[in-house]
Amino acid sequence: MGRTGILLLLAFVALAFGGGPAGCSCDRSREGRAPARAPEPLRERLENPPDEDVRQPPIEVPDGMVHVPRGAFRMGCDEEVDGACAATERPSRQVWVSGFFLDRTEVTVAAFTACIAAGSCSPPVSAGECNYGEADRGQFPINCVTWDQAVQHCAFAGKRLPTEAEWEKAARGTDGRTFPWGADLPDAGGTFRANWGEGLARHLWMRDQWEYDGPVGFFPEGAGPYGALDQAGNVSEWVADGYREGYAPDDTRDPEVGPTAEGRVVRGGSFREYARRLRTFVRDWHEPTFWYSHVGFRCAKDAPR
Ligand SMILES: [Ca+2]
Repeated sequence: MGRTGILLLLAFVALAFGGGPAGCSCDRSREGRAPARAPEPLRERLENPPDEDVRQPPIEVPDGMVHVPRGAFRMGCDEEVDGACAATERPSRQVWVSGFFLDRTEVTVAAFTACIAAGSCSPPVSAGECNYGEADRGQFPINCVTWDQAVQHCAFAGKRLPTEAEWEKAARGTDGRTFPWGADLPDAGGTFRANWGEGLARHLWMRDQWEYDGPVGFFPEGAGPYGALDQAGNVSEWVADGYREGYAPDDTRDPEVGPTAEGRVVRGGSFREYARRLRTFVRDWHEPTFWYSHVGFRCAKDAPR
């Protein structure tokens, strides 16, 4: 066999045993699927870290809590994008918050009663609009509790109060939203997203079905960017920070303000407040040793990331 013959023989062998289209044993199961997405350039990943944790294995989220991943968000009110701001809501700035877990709902009467039964919490007032001791209000938020009682309960649960920055990030996410669910008013399109107090007359307050506070988690459409419910409305919520007017512009990494003469911060607005008071950046404060029927709380916990 000459050289040409050998080449022809090799070509035949290649075609017969899978070296070309005629003998292809390709994986047909891939047919019809979209081509695999090209990997992101490393440079882009390094310069845009907010999604970095998405690529890591999921972390275990405790029952009844949501996970808010570490990272920066815009905290505070900027009149150019948020509308009218109170002086105390300024300045708007980027704040880094370490990862944490937050209770999905406000702490309920049932949960707080368990803490009392265990001897770890002192009983709150039970009169008038206060929920403790009222039949059929086990799934209502505990209210009429002081800041200290809120701290007691969170410690009992192996948790702590969220910082003001944590609370705002859980409500606001990284897109600067006005309400936890987005930009719409709480009843836009006839969907109710919160228990709030629009208007002066009872029939206006009752449009969301509740004159005062209502059971936690009643408005699934009001969920925030990480899944927390009722951050806007129902009861306002004690957070860990002491109140002072405005923010320290340079305190931008896990900020937390200790006790102040003014009191402790409460967030989220309540069943008795207008929609503008439910905006994610609105602040209020109260004397920590007082209790209020429109104030409750939820707890937080450090997360691995
Ligand atoms: Ca609330």
